[in-house]
Amino acid sequence: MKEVYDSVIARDPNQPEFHQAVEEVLDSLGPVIQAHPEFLPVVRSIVEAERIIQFRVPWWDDDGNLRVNRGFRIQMNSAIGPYKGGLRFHPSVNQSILKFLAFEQVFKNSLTGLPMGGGKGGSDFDPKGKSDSEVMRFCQSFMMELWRHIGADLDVPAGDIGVGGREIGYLFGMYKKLANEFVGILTGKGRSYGGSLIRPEATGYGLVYFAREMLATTGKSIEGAVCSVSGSGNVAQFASEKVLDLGGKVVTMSDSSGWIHDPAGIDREKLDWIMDLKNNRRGRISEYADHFDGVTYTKSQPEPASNGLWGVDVDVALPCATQNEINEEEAKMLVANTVIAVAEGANMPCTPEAVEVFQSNGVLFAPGKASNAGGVATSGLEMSQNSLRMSWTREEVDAHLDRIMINIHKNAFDTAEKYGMPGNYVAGANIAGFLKVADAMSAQGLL
Ligand code: NDP
Ligand code: 2IT
Repeated sequence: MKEVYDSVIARDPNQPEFHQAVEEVLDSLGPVIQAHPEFLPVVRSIVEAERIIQFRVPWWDDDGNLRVNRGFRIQMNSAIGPYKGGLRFHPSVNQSILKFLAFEQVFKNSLTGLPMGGGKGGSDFDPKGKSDSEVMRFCQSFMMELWRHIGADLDVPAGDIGVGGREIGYLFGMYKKLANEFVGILTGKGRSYGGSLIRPEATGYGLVYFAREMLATTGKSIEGAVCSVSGSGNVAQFASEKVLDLGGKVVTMSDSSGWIHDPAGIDREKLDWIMDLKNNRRGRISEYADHFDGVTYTKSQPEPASNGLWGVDVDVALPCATQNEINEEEAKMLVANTVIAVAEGANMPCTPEAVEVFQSNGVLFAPGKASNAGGVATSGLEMSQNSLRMSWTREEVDAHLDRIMINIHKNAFDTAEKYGMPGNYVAGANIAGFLKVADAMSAQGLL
């Protein structure tokens, strides 16, 4: 394991986020390799992307200036199905961040039980402050290159940070024009052109279903629990909605400028207001504090994103913004306030030191690759509906999602126990996700 990790660092010394994601998985795999020494060669292969595509994305802004961004698609692993994973548009995007996300996606997709390989892509384009027509021209230019590398049975992208329904619509339209075919090439599509009911809600809902299962192992529940949520985008909004559905209370949300604390709780009416603010008016979370009484707004320092938010006294913490948003010190603040459970809605929002603090203090901790897998699982259900040329009801998709999250929880829980690390969902998820992919890679002679 050490040799594999050292070779990853030697090959790409400037990719800290990728190193972080790889180290966490390799740390879990020792007992598996002892039990299955035949999988050691798989470990050497699994850390190397099958293919990386990088391309130029030129577009015209509204003032007639030519802008040039960089586009990527990481096709990480196709052992168990077509590459599948989101596109992120954010100025921080680079190969390190996309490789960490693509690597995590391989194990996450395996855990869903659906036939999906792992991929991720995106651009350093910042949709913030851009007009709809600028976003459209960017998406069209991005797809002008990407279209030749994707396909319904090859690679099916979806949304992530900065890529929601609007962007998926523009990307889909351009793909259809270039390829001259109407197929389920992207997920997270609008309802009128092949999207699945519940896909927008799925990551947040699935996260809370997972947290519900995890709490139940110690006889606790979301009902009556006070929760902190970070972020105010897709995952944060629907995680908050499901917490309210299950009788919990949400007291914080954030964006990249700062965070709000509403001790009275963000009820349904206030959450609708936030959804309109973020999805339609594209405003800042600070406006919430101007609009509602008894709310404090704290501006964030540049890094970490949500500093201060994790000092609020809660029972359950749901980080739903971005990577490395809870560090060791913030984890200690949550522990000092006797937090019961932390479930990752974002990908890798807790640093390794923070995870160690939670695990050594008996806090229930759910890693994102298990607890946020409901989004990609429902993307898988969208692919199935597209192939069948049918669409299922809200209730049907939600029931599938709930069942999938219950299975992922059980699989991670049981696997951790089987390999001698009871209650360690990080190890359980990594091992269970790995075993299926490793078996497929061995069988196919992909080593
Ligand atoms: P959105 O773009 O809808 O929302 C992201 C939210 O996080 C916004 O509130 C944004 O603030 C905030 N944010 C983004 N980057 C930073 C940063 N560097 N510092 C502080 N705040 C930041 O994205 P999603 O909700 O889709 O994604 C959130 C997380 O969930 C990501 O880690 C993503 O990878 C993960 N995820 C998403 C899934 C999905 O289906 N969408 C599935 C599984 C995981 P602002 O409004 O200021 O930009
Ligand atoms: O990180 C993720 O799992 C996603 N952004 C969703 C990917 C997908 O293909 O739905």
